[in-house]
Order: sequence, then C-alpha cells, then structure tokens
Amino acid sequence: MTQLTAATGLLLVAGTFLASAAPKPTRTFHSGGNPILGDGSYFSADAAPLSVDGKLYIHAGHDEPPPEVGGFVMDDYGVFVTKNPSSGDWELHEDNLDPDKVFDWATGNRAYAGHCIQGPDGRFYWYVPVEWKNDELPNNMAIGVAVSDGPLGPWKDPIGKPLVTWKDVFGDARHGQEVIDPHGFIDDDGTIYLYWGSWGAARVVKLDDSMAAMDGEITTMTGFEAFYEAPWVFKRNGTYYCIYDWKLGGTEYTPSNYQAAIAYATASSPTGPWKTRDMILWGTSSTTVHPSLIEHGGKWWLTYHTKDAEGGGHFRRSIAIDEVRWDGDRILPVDQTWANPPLLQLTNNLAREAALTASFSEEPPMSLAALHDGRPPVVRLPPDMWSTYRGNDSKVESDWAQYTWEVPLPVSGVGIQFHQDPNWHLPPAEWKVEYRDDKDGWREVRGAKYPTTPDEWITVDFEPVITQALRATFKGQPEGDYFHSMIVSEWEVHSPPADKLPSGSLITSVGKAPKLPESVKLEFNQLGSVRVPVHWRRIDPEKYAKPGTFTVEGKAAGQGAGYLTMKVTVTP
Ligand code: FUB
Repeated sequence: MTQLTAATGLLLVAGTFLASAAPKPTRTFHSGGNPILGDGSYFSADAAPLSVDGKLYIHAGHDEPPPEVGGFVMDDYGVFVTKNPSSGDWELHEDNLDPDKVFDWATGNRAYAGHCIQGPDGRFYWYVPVEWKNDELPNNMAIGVAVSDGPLGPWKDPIGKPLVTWKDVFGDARHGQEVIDPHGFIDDDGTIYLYWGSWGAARVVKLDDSMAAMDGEITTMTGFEAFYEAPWVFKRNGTYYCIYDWKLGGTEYTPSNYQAAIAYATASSPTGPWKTRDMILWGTSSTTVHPSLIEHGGKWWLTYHTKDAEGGGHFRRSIAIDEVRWDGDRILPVDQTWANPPLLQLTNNLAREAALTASFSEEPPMSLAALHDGRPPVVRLPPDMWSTYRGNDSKVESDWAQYTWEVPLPVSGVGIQFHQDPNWHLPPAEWKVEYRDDKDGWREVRGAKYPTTPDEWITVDFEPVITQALRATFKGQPEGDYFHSMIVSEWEVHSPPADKLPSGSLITSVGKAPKLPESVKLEFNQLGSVRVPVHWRRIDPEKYAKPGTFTVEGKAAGQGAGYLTMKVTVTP
C-alpha cells in the first residue's frame, strides 16, 4: 500500500512513513546518562517510548512549575528522539502537542501521562489524559486522542470530544478513580485495547478500528499486587506483561505511601487476571515513577522519571532510560544508572554511604531514608522527612538517629534541617551528637553548639574524630506531661578534607577489567592517616579491549574537593 496523505504530505508505505516533512527538533543535545536531559533547562515526565523505523520516540509530559510550587503544572507535551539510547544523541521536540490547541473541549491544563501508538492504518494515535472543560463531574480528567501521520505530529482531534471520561466509567457515582494514564496495545490478532488506571484501579476497554471509539464494556483488571497507577502492557513469547507503579506504604520498597516502585505482572490474556511477579526497580527519587518498557534496536529498555536533574523536584521531574535484561521469561531487576551516580557526586557528606537506624520513624507516611538522600528538599512531601510522631500524647522524651559505616572514618561536623508544622511537630528542645569510641562506647563530640531553628539549614562543626558510628539524640519540646514530636528532612555528616588527593597508576592486560583499589590511605591534619573507601566510575569494557592507556575517576568517601585518578595501562 502506498498513499500520500493530504494533511502533511507524508508518504505512507506499507505501514511505515517517510519522514520527509518531519518537524525540526527545537533542540539537539548529547546526554551523558540519566536523567536524559539533566541540566534543569527542561523538565519532562511520564515517558512513553515508541520504536518506529529504527528510531526511539519518547512522548513525554512537560513539568513546568517554579521550584517552590508543590503541585503539577503541565500544559503541553514534548517528544525526545534517538536512534540509539546508548549513543547519548537526542533530539527534543518541545511543545509538540498542546491540548489547548488540539482539543476544543480541554482546558489546556493538567496534561498528564499519555501514550502514542501506531494504528493498523499506519497513522499515529496519541492518547492523553487532560482536563475537560466540564465542572459537573467529581473529577474532570478525561482521555483524549490526537491523530497524526507521523509520530511527531501535527496533531488533530479526530472526534472533537473526549474518548473516555469519568461518566463512561462511573456514570453518576460521586466516588471513583481519576481517569488518567492511558496506554494503547494492539494484540497479534489486531484487537485494540486501551488501558488506564490510577488510585489503585487498572481498567481496560476495546477500541474499534478507528482507534478513537470504545467498542465494548470497560472492565476493571484484577490480580495485581499493590497496583497504584500507570499500566503498560506488552506481549513477549505469547505472555502478556503489565508493568506498573507499585505502591504499599510502610514496606521496604515504599516506606512512605507517597512513593512508588516499579513492578511487573503477567497474564495469559491481555485483560488479565494478572499475577504480580517481581519488582523491576525500587522507588526513584521522585514520588511518582511512571514506568514503560519497550524493545528497540535489539535491546529492551525501561523508561521512568526521577527528580535527579539540576533543580529537580517531585513536580520538576526528568525522564530516564536503562537497559532491561531477561532471564527466560523473567524480567531481571534493572540497574538504575546516572550520568553522575550519587556516590560519585563531589560532596563531603558521609551520610549517603552510611547504614541508617533510628529509635522510631513514623512510616508511612514519612521515611527515615529521607535523612540521607542527599537533598534538602525545596518542596517537602512526606517521603522527604523523618518524623517521630506517635500521637499527640507521647510520653517518649527523646529519639535518636544513627549512621554506621563499614570502617572508621574521619568526621568533623554535621548539617541538619528541622521543621515545624501546625500538627504537633516542633523542633527539638535540645539535641546532641555522639560518636562511638571503641573503648568507651558513646561519647559526645567536643566544641559543638546545637541551634534548633526550624526551616533553615544548620551546620555544626566539632573537633574531628575517627569513628564508625555517629548518633544524634533529640529531646522533644515538653507540653504538660507530653513531648512534641519532630521532623527532620536531612541530616548530613561532614568529613574534614584530606591534605591531598593522590593519583595512581596500574597495569592490566587486554580483556581484563583493571582491579581498582577499594580504599585509599589519606592524610588528615590532626588525625593522621585513615583508610577511606573509594567509589570508581564504571569502566566501559571497550576501554580495555585493546592496548593503550586511559584514566578512571574515583570519589573518596567524604572528599568533596575533587576526584582521585587512576591511570590504567592496557598491555597486549
Ligand atoms: O504526571 C502526572 C501524573 O503523575 C501521571 O499521570 C502519573 O502517572 C504520575 O506520573
């Protein structure tokens, strides 16, 4: 079949399209790793990948709020394009679909997670949940569909109205779940399914061949464990897979009920019943993750989002992509990667590499892990905070949190941020920092002063010590015979700078990964020499595949002034 479409002049050939009239990207960039675009110049969320004619298109939402706004501001969609995610070469098409301009019935706000697929007619259908100009319903998010001859638009509304609304799912009922996060899937027999789901319910309906009308009953899918939102269905070797946002507050994967992890379920039919198999990725830094999984260029890829870009936040997210490996029909847990992995970031904060324990933590909704996530938050949500709240009548006078390292390390200060709220949380009446001394047990650090001002960053310096554990103990503000609980969003532990960061060299032979030392001896003024763990950058096996030399960077724990370097010589 060859046809020339009137709308754009694109040539459709047997279901493929020749992108003669493909719009020009608004920018091209090279990505050094996740987040794909991490410089904070454009925030993106809800990645929905589509592999067409050797290119990977990622249709994505656009996060636009200023840093201090704690809610979604999403008014349009963008598309990221690459031939090969490993190349790091990307195009970005900003403002590719603007609901304001495409849908007469939409307010133009809340352009949430959509999904673009190619229909049997070779055209592209982008299902998007946007706000409907209808204020009579309990919730006016509705799924619209935009169509185009190419995956980059221009987009048109083929039906002039929403495709699925609250009314279609719940009729006149006042209670239900937001109609968002659509996902399209065409089975081998040509049956077209539209899925969506949020707030714990996943739904599906068949579409007719127009791709823009429902064809049958809406059903609620069953069998998932801890389904929260964002169903993404695909088929591999006859098995249907659904990956989704998994959420169960108070568990190891999602301590706070504001976080989500990524899980997958399988079924023998595209509508379930589903059986949850395993986790693919534990929660990321942002409260939402919105996963998708696709085969492209002979590899499988997971896309999701985080708040790891410069200036990022829970509502200023950035999309990420990592390779997925299979073991037979099992999806293996994905190794999350970053352009600059957390343990390689230049900081003197030792808290990130410590094991963290506490006398108590209110989980859910809060999360003890927030103390050492390395990010004092701008907009605070529960997973960004440790709380000792046990009720308004707690007789517990004090609580503690403790960092323990695998080896003794030099420490010379802490940074902390307390908060208060109208609900019984106050900064502590007093607090202190102790270190563990092998001989004498817990001893208070010397020379420290302990401010308690809420909502500002507090730095406390003290006489340097070498220790394997540091503990902060907080006394609650008394009221009658009760004690107020407290909230801490971040607790850093600072290492003093070493006198010098050494560099080294070693030899390896072709094909053999160099054996980099796990620790390095550093000299510290007053404290003498201390062996400190080193985190090395991952080495691409290409580097030692032939004779030559290259340099690897390493980050010594607690050393923020620069990287160690190791020169590697590869001999034949
Ligand atoms: O981006 C807005 C909403 O947040 C999406 O629809 C959800 O999947 C979550 O990522």
